[in-house]
Amino acid sequence: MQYFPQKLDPGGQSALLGELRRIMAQAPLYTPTMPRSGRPMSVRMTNCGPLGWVTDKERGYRYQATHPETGKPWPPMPQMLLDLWHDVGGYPFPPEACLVNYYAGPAKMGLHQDRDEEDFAAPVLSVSLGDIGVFRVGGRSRKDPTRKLELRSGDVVVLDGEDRLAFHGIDRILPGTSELLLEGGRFNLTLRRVSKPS
Ligand code: MD3
Ligand code: FE
Repeated sequence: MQYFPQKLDPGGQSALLGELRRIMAQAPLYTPTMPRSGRPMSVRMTNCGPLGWVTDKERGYRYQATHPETGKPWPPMPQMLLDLWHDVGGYPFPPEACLVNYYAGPAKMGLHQDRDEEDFAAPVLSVSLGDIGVFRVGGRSRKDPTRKLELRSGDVVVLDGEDRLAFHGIDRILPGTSELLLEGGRFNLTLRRVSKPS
């Protein structure tokens, strides 16, 4: 795992937030539901790029080209995210999906692996905006010990190699720890390659 604290300066964070506002105007945040149980997740989501990660009770976790509620294609990935991927990702093919997670109040994300992609050779790149997220990362087995890391607004994390399949999650958000978002809470953007390059 490569950690780039404050990779985005305050100007970069505001610029990315502007892109995000434009994305959410075209592709509103929605509340995903868990496979089988249909239980709502506490994190709200949207996507940009050719593919988006979605989940619902009936069809479970998957990538698809359209927003599950509007049926419209996801908005394009902002150039600054493509540049960031090129800069720190160290992977010669572009990302196909950017999942936007929004954590408000008590929202959290349980320990999980990201394994809905076809291509585990590509890294996963994460950018945090807004309040601090208490991130937990372990090993490739759920039983492996975990450590905590506070992800701040502007921090970038790149997961590749062995760490690509590490268990990870967000324990909680620390409210009032950033001035970036008027509404409070935390955005995380995760850039991923979904299909094997051909
Ligand atoms: C470690 N999101 O969307 S991003 C997710 O902050 C997700 O919203 C969290 O986990 C968030 O799937 C964490 C950082 C991250 C992303 C992918 C990883 C950490 C990772 C893949 C492997 C190991
Ligand atoms: Fe994840």
